[in-house]
Amino acid sequence: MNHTFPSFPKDCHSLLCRYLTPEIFDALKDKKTSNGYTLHQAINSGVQNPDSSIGVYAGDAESYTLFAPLFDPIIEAYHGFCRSDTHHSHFNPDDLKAPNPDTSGDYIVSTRIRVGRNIADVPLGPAISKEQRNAVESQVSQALESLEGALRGTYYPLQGMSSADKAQLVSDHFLFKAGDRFLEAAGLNRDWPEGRGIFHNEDKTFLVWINEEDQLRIISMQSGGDIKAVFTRLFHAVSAIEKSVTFSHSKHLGYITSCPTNLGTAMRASVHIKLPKLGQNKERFEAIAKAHHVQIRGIHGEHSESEGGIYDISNRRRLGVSEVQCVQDMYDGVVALIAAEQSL
Ligand code: ADP
Ligand code: ILO
Repeated sequence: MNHTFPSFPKDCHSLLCRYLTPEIFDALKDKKTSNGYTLHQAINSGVQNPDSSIGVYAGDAESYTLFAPLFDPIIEAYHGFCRSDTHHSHFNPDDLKAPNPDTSGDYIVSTRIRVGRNIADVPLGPAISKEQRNAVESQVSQALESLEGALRGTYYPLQGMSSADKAQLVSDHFLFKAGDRFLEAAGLNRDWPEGRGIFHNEDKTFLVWINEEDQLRIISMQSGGDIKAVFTRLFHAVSAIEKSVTFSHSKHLGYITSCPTNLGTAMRASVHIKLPKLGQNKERFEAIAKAHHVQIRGIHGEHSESEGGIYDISNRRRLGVSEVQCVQDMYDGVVALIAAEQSL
C-alpha cells in the first residue's frame, strides 16, 4: 500500500481529484475489502491517468460501502444520486415512447443499447483472480450458447482469434479494443487475453462481451434509428440470461459495476448520428446535450474522436433513473439535436 497522498497536476478535472481529500485518504488508506481490494487499487487508474473524468474503480460490491466517503460524492456528482436515494428499475419496452426519429435515414447510422452485469458473489474485474475470471467465462458462455431463436449464437474467445478477425470486429464496432490505459491501471487487463471473448448471434444484432470492464456487457444493436426494436431485443436477451445467471445487485445502487458511472441500470443507449453542422458549433452542441442529459462521444468508443461529422450520442444518467428513462433521455436528446442540425 502506498501511504502517500497522490499528487495531481493543476489542470486535473477528475472527480477523484475533486473529492479525494487528505482526510478521506488517511481514513481509508489502510482498509481492505474481504477480497483484499484497497484504496490504492481503487484510485490507481485516476492517479496514473490524470486526464480521467472519474478516476476510480470498485473491486467488489463491498468497495462501494467500505470506500463510501470517496465513492458517495463521486456517485452524487455524476448521477445526482444521494446516499439516502433508492434506485428503481422499470425495464418494459411497451412503456418507451420512441418512434423512429429519422425515418428518412438521413441522420442516424446505427443504434446500440448495452447493459453491464457482473456475477453475484464474485469479485469485479479489478479484483478478480485468473481462476475466477476463467470460471465466469465458462459459466456465461455456456449459458449464452443455450439461448434459442433470434438470440442463438456462438462464443468466440479472444485467445486464438486471428488478428485480422479481431481488427475487423473492432472496426465494425462489435468488439472492445485491447490495451485501454484506464482499464490497464485499474488491473482490468491482467492475464489478457485469457478469459475474454465475444458471443454474438448470426446477424450481430445481439452480442455479449465477456470479462472486459464488466463481466458481461449485453448489447443489442442494428443499423438505423428503430430504438424501440433495439430496446425490446435487449429486454428479451437480459431476461433470458437472467434465467440461468444471478447478477450482483443492491437495493441502493441497482446493478453493481466496476465503474461508478455504470451503476443502477448499467445502461448506455446510443446512436451514431451525422451532425456535421452542429459539430462545427461546439457551444450550441454541448448546450443541447447538457439540457437533455446526453453525452457526446467519438465513434470509436469513449475517449475517441468524431469522424466525418458522425457522433455517438448516449444517455448520461444511469443510476436513480429507470431503463425506460435512460432510453427516453437519449431519444429526446436525439430529437432535439436533429432539429438543431436541420435549422443550421
Ligand atoms: P460502452 O458502450 O461499453 O460504454 P464504448 O463507448 O467504448 O463502450 O463503445 C464500445 C463500442 O461500441 C465502440 O466500438 C463504439 O463505436 C460502439 N458503439 C457505440 N454506440 C454505437 C452505435 N450507436 N452504433 C454502432 N456502434 C456503436
Ligand atoms: N475511468 C475512465 C472512464 C470513466 C467512464 N467510462 C467507463 C468506460 N467506465 C475515466 O475516468 O475517464
